[in-house]
Amino acid sequence: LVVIVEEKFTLREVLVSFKSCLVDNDEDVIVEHYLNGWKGLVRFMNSLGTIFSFVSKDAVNKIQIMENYLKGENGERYRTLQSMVEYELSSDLVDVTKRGSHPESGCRTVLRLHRALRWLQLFLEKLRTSSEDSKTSTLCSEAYNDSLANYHPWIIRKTATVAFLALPARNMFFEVMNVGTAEDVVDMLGEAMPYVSKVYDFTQELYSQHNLLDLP
Ligand code: 1PX
Repeated sequence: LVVIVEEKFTLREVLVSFKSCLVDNDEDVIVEHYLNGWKGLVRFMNSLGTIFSFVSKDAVNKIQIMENYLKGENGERYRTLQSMVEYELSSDLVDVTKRGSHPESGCRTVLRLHRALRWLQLFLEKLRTSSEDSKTSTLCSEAYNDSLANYHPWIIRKTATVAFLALPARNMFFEVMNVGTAEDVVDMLGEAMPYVSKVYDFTQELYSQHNLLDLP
């Protein structure tokens, strides 16, 4: 007898998984767990259809860069964001003002994901507080314009804006999240987003302390 258990995929698990990133009284983030959170988000995005594959390709590429560091000979130095920053800075492995010999440093790669996390925060907060007749594409582009768009060239902004128009309606979107009724989704977001915010805030603080927020 073969029982096929379909793996239930819910956005709650993905968001809550960011909780396990934080260690040392929220004073550090485990890179491996951070990447796992991202993998879950990418999986979720892929379930929305191929229209976002240009986004998920870039995210997967950045996750891959980080996983290669983790697997590499200096993997131990990449265990947490704090240790990564210290290691890369003290070993001169970061292009600080313009792209040069280290175009794929861990610091600049994580910064790209970190900025995208800000978009996620804004978007999910808008969804959480939205009314039934709100348009997801509007919520999504507002969140994008207030965050990631500021770092993207025109052509990417344009492409992203067009892709947003293909986002499913709010109720479909909530369904894909797989957490229950609209009310359940709202509750879930209220409960799970603080974990994402903690990770965001820690990273922001770490990067700001080391002047890494504008890495090319
Ligand atoms: C219920 C909502 C959950 C949805 C989860 C969706 C996860 C979204 C993951 C987005 C990851 C985006 C990473 C982008 C990093 C980035 O800014 N890369 C650019 C710069 O990198 P570079 O190496 O050149 O300095 C790169 O140029 C990006 C290219 C791809 C376009 C990015 C558009 C981002 C749009 C925001 C995500 C929209 C997804 C909507 C799905 C609901």
